[in-house]
Amino acid sequence: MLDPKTLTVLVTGATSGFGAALARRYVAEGAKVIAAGRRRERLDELKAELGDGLHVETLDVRDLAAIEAMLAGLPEPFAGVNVLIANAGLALGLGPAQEVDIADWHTMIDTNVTGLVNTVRAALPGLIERGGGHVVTVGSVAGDYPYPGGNVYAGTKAFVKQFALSLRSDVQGKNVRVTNIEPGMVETEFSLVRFKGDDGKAASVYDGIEGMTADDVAETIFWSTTLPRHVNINRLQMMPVQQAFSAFDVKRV
Ligand code: NDP
Ligand code: 8X3
Repeated sequence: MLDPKTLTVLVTGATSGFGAALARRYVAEGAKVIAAGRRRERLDELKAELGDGLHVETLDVRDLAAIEAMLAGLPEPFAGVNVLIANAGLALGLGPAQEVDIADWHTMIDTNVTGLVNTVRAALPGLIERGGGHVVTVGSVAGDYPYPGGNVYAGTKAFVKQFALSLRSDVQGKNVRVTNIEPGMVETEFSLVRFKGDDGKAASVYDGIEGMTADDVAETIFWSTTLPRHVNINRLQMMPVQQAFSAFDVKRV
């Protein structure tokens, strides 16, 4: 296994959910972690909790220039990022395509697609110059399986999956691993964001379900990045046991 102490990990979307759990997991194992997100107070709390192993950066992934400036200005010992976890993302709404607010679609595309490619494009040359590393993208089961109201969110995650697979081909021979992690239902702030702060609606998503936790996802990502260097997990799909598949929806007349 790869020694986590050799890792300098940049995690986007680290102010809650998977990202915060990832920061905790890697710091606990002696890695250096850069936690990035928009909510400064959350980053400050994480820094107070995790101490010297953590560096925090206020960042909106939609802003390519800000990502480039952040990477160029990272202080020692955080400067040599060799693991990028492109995790920042969101869903907004669960309505049918014909009724949704198109501004929500634009925000999802700007964050999950443009923000993710901004992050990867900005970090990749440095990773390669330093001898290689690992890019983890956070996709979703929604990238494979359609569900009502998934529309653009699902589309963005299908993009993430195909982008990650394609990236593997581009970096062939550069000692860069690429992994797309594709979780199903995980109770984080994801549904609270999707339902715009309606905590009753958000909580009902997880009613009666032993859902996966952010720690489950963080553990899986940690595992994939500490496997021996010759092993690449291309895609990994994970669901709670209580989530499975359903039949096609056939409307009969
Ligand atoms: P959370 O809402 O708990 O976390 C999302 C994180 O993304 C926050 O830290 C948020 O930080 C950050 N973020 C959102 N927009 C931006 C932006 N423009 N720039 C920088 N950071 C941003 O949800 P999860 O932890 O569940 O979600 C993490 C990822 O996992 C997302 O990509 C999501 O689509 C995906 N996912 C989630 C699943 C689930 O069921 N929970 C299942 C499958 C995939 P801030 O607002 O402070 O910027
Ligand atoms: C989040 C999981 O099933 O709500 O990507 O789309 S799901």
